[in-house]
Amino acid sequence: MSQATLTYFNGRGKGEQIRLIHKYLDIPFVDHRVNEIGELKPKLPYGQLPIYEDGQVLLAQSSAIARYIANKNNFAGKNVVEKALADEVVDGVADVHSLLFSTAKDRDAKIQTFPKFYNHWEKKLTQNKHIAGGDDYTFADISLYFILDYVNFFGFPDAIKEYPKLQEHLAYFNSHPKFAEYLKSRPESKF
Ligand SMILES: N[C@@H](CCC(=O)N[C@@H](CS)C(=O)NCC(=O)O)C(=O)O
Repeated sequence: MSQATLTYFNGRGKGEQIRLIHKYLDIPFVDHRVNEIGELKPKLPYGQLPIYEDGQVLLAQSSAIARYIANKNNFAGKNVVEKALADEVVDGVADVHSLLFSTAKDRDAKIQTFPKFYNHWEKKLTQNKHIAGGDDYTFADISLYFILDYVNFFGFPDAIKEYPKLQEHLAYFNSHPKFAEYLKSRPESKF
């Protein structure tokens, strides 16, 4: 079967959780990194990247792409409640992503906003080692791993200081064998 293609910039941004989900699930894909949108624009449903092409399917919106891959591979949650709780986390991750890029909030305002998310996630991981509950990891765990790492990458290493469960989650996936090769060879990028 032919591989799906993720088209995004050479950066982590909105593409990285999709890449990481592929790596975790051992699903090969084409990691198409572009320098500019340029002539791709007319093909893009919202005029933005990422897009994901899987056979006849063309999808935009990073969270929807992540959920699509998860649903296809039994990684979205085992029942409707787990699925909803996974989605809740992934939407929260998107909010933190927007916060990082926000020009309306300065560094201090960002630092003050992280706990709104981190408190809740810490509580969830205290109750269950899987962020959506249940017996197994879901794509929400990978999404959470991505953003915890990304907040560090953005220069806020102290954000996680008061959160032992989040630290554990980050450390677990940082040294996960499924990611080892990718993390060693991940292209350098500014964002
Ligand atoms: N909600 C969208 C946001 C996508 C988005 O903001 N893409 C940006 C890059 S991160 C983009 O394509 N910017 C270039 C443009 O809008 O021309 C998602 O999650 O995929």
